[in-house]
Amino acid sequence: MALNPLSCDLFCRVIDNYGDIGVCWRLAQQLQGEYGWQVRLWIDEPVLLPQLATPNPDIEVCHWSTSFPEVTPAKIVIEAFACELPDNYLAAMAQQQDKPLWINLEYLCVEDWGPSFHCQPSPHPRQPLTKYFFVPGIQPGTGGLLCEQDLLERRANHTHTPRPALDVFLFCYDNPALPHLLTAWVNGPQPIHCRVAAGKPAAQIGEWLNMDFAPRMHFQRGMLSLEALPFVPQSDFDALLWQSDLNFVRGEDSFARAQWAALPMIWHIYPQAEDAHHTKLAAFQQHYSSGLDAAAANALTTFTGIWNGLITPTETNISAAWEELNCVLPALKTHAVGWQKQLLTLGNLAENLAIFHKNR
Ligand code: TRH
Repeated sequence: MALNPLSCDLFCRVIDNYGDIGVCWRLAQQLQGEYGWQVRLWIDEPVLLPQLATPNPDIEVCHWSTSFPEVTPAKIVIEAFACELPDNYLAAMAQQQDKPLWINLEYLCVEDWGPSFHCQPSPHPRQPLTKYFFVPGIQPGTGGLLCEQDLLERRANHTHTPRPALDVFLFCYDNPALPHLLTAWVNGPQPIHCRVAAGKPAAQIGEWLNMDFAPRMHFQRGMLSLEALPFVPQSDFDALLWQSDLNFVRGEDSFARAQWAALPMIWHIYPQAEDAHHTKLAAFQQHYSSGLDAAAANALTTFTGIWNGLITPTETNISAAWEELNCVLPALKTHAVGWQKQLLTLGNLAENLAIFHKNR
């Protein structure tokens, strides 16, 4: 059967957590829904998908098993996060008269090398094929961030339900700073309502509470009220962020969504070998702090440093850092709106991919 001219095979290997599949699913949906691409998503762990998303009949999800079937390659082949295409698929790509556009979708890059790497060709050493690097980023000259066409409109129409407390959403990895922060919140002067994401954050809070902190449970201690959230479908994830005064996010996808939410945020970066993530974090802080007043930039940098273990967390330093951060939340809120506007000028990842394909 002849494939549609805009057929796309998107390959995804799940390393851990939900980030890899989360990004690929968003991209697949957007390429199909907004650009009419006929997307086939090849994933090595498809069992994770139903937790994240309701099936989309217009996206074919295929199990990427060890023995890969002989299939006709699509016109556009996206290899997410250098996941390495199956040998027989690569050979089939090389045999096509009209060679597919082969994209390696990189992890989000916030470092200065992003723009110079973006769209660079990499010829295959043995096959008559060229792979292009596509680099999501926050700087001009990168591929931008994933953002659906209607996201900002949905965000604007969201009805915010104010609480008589500072509303915080918590999504992080296991974090030695968290128990100290919880103690600071318990003993602080201000009521705080913390909505805790399912998974690692709820488990760590359960340890702190010394009980199973199961979805929908509430717990009050001092000035802190804790609420355990169920795992929500990805399509409902943004609304969790929009409801907040402050978002704690992690990894890649929730981090990007928090930037589109245009609210104060703290990033728990995905830890990498030999602390490579420290450089990445510093690069982001430098970009993000541009235009922020010094007090707000310092408070954000100090808190983020402790949160990510660049500074060893203690009860004393986290409580002081929290106090300073809390004072600058209004400035961070204003700044987040400007940052979102700046990101918009980059276009969005799916759109930039479609343009790259068109101009090729
Ligand atoms: O899950 P993560 O830690 O993913 C990470 C990062 O992508 C990292 O860069 C990568 O190297 C590593 O995986 C392998 O965090 P992230 O990127 O924020 O992805 C979480 C996804 O889960 C995001 O799409 C939102 C989604 N989610 C829901 O849909 N519902 C929920 O209730 C929660 C808590 C998350």
